[in-house]
Amino acid sequence: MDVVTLGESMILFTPESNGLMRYAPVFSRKIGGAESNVAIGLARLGYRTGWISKVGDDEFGRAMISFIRGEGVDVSQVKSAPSAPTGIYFKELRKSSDVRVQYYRKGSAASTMAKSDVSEEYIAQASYLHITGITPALSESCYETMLEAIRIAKRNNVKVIFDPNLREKLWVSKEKAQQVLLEIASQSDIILPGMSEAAYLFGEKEPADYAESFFKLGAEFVILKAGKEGTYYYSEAQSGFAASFPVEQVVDPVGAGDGFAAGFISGLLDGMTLEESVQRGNAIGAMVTMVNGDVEGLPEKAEIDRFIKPAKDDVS
Ligand code: KDG
Repeated sequence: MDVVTLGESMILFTPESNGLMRYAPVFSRKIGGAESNVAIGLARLGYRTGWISKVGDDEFGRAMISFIRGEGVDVSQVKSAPSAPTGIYFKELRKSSDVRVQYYRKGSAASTMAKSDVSEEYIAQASYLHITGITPALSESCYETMLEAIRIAKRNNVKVIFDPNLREKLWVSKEKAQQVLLEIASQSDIILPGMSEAAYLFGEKEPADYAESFFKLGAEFVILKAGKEGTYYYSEAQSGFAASFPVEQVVDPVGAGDGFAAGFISGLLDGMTLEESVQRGNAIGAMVTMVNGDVEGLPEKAEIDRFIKPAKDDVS
């Protein structure tokens, strides 16, 4: 197994029309969830991935498992909760630069995940454990589950990759979100925050100061995503900035960060440099925004090369 990830996925309903959702009569049904998006992104690139989660004992839960399994992700660690439903979320596409998310996930099956749902043997065989700040916001037991997964990873030399993925709607207060996200950051090896997430945690600062703050918490690599500008990267040995790729038209930005994570992690797995890994992350992040859906725009390897190459030739 190359990468194991853990978190909630939901059935995603997207209106067929843009604008206020109250006027949307027709929706298409898809699947979304930050962690399974990353697992699917990596599987599409040819890596072995596994997703740990819980779904409802319902039709949506079964649809979710079969979709994610169909994408080549190992779902042997996905359990079914007998008395809690699979979570749902809606995307309200006011316009491409203004996509709002409505959750129907309180008390969902995944929010009942517990420490006993995590297997040491399973995580121990991976190179990386990928986690996000969404999971600890779902419930106290989800937070404990994530901490257990991190402890197992550390005991077994599995690198922990943490994307803060701040979802303010899920947190009871800013103080709680900050405290928990910083706690998890302090136990992670590689941190992938957006600039606004870093500002949420440390106040307005320069990118290098954010990196310094994460290094003080113990990070090995800090990758700061600055959206359509590009990405700053820092390790003890090197630092730099990789510009984003031009995007013809943003159709749906949700899932771009997960695409970035999949690309970046795949670069590390391939032994690429930090800069090359970040470039691949930038490319996939851009590709995801051009397609409707969280995972539909995730590319296969040959497509990334085609996407990166002409973009580079344009620049030179
Ligand atoms: O990163 C994309 C996610 O935000 C989306 O898939 C839904 O997992 C989701 C969440 O909790 O917001």
